[in-house]
Amino acid sequence: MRTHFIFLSLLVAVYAESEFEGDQVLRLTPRDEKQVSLVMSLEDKEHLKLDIWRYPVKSDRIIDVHVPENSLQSFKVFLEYNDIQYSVMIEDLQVMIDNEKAELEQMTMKERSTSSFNYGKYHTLDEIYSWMDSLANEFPGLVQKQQIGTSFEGRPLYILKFSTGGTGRPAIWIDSGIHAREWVSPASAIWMANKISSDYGQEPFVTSLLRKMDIYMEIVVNPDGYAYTHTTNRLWRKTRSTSPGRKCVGVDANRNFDAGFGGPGTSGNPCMETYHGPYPNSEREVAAIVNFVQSHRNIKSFITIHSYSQLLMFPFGYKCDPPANYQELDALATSAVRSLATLYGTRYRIGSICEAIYQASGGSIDWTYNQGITFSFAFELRDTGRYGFLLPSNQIVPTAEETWLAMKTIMSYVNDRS
Ligand code: INF
Ligand code: ZN
Repeated sequence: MRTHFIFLSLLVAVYAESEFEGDQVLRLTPRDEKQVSLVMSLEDKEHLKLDIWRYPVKSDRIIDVHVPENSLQSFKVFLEYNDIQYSVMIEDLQVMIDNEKAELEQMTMKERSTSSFNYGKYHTLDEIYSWMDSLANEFPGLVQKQQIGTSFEGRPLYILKFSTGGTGRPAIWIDSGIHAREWVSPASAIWMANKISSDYGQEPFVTSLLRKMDIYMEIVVNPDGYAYTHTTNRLWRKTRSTSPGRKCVGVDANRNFDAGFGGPGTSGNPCMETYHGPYPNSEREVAAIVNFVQSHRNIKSFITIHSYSQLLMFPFGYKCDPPANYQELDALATSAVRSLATLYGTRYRIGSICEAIYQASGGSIDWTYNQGITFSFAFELRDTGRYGFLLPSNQIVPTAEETWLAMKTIMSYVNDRS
């Protein structure tokens, strides 16, 4: 009986880990809108199981799409028949995922032997949660870990509060990890949290900022999804919520906010990556943020961090009308990405969500903007598609360092106006 059980569990383990063998990520370069819509019309063909990593943006129409092995042949015939140019961005997805996993395990062994946190490494949820405790213990007068809710699967939702005292001070919210597979997002936030903590009292910008403002940072908005990318499916995006009668798992938390809910750029199909959920704030992970923002009216800036594409965006996504202070947000974003580029020359594009990429309803920053938080921004970190979500860990620190320059530009501007 025992051997039978061992065999079965091995089988599950092998199956669970090797579900992308032979899959490829193709970079499509449609030449016109007709070709774009031809491709996009295949998105909801569930049998093809296409997973669009990067949607066509207004300025370059490039589409990065993960094509499962058994759809590759027919999809390539479709592209060639319609004369749609493409290149192979990732030759075999499972190979890249296995390489990343092997590197991560090797780095974990090394980190454990040095017993010091390696900011240039991707971490599991448990490692992140215990790092939060150690940061709060290391900087007790500055950092507090607070629970703002519980995820669908019962994991605590934690924020780090950076405060030097006072009450009701103007505050800045930064979150990362709303989409589980975007690993460089929480990794960069972790680096920035440590930067803030170690710079306070040593470096003038952070020291003066924290004399006047608080910072709230939710590093893993979607812990269930994040844990799932480590254990089961590296490319999972959504939450892990289920509901009776719902055929597929998970809701896109960045479509679940009450801002143009269910509108363009979302899907009502629970099996789609942009499924908006049954109703606004249906996801506990979203409701926790909504409740926190509604009970902390001192928040002056709401910044959410995604990857990839190297963009800095502001509202709106659910409509293409410009926000009231479009000029101001555009100028601030321009200045922020200029600061970012001074470090390594990384080039970002800016704009409202709708003009920079596409209409996407139910996003967090549209809701926070409509709550009166004028300085609402969404970052899309590195890269522009060479590795996509599988960004090598040696780019974590450079990504975080350059993003921090953009963050400082935004926070300084907000501080001067609070
Ligand atoms: N971002 C897109 C998304 O589909 C674009 C976006 C970002 C829309 C922020 C609205 C707000 O959510 C990603 N990138 O998923 O990771
Ligand atoms: Zn995202």
